Amino acid sequence: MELENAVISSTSSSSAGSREYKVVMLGAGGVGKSAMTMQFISHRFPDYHDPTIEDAYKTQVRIDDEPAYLDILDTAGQAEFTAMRDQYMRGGEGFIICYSITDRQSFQEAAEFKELIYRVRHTYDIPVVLVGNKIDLEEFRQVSQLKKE
Ligand SMILES: Nc1nc2c(ncn2[C@@H]2O[C@H](COP(=O)(O)OP(=O)(O)OP(=O)(O)O)[C@@H](O)[C@H]2O)c(=O)[nH]1
Ligand SMILES: [Mg+2]
Repeated sequence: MELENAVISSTSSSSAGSREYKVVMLGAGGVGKSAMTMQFISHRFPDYHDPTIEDAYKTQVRIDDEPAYLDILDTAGQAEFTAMRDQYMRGGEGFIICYSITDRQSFQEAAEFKELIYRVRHTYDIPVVLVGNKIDLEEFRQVSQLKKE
């Protein structure tokens, strides 16, 4: 896959000068973690599902008016690829937990991902954002808006 503006990095490299923020994308298989990451990194939306094993992206952003690097780790939702989970859970400084509004199970798994972060880090004091994806598929919604709260 081609990516503009992004360096694929296998491990967390430190980049001289700028602060680096490590963000980990979590969520069940097929909820759209990679699509969201691609959209952010290369402004393209892949319309196919190529199950991720693990992909890392690095991009330059401005955070609090300072140049910074964002390391985004796009992880596997599918259970057969989850062997490296504990390792990336330890390294993440912030987590984006995704579910699909069309997939009730993925919403339940979102709660499990939060627990998993806690199990590995022993604290809830870590930035976590919950993202309900596929909102264009309102007619197939399985997670009510009330449930999110
Ligand atoms: N309609 C719709 N489809 C989406 C959206 N986001 C992702 N998809 C589609 O959902 C499918 C799965 O998307 P991926 O981004 O590969 O899902 P993933 O969470 O990375 O899946 P794994 O890597 O297996 O964990 C693809 O066909 C995407 O095009 C969305 O917001 N709306
Ligand atoms: Mg993926």
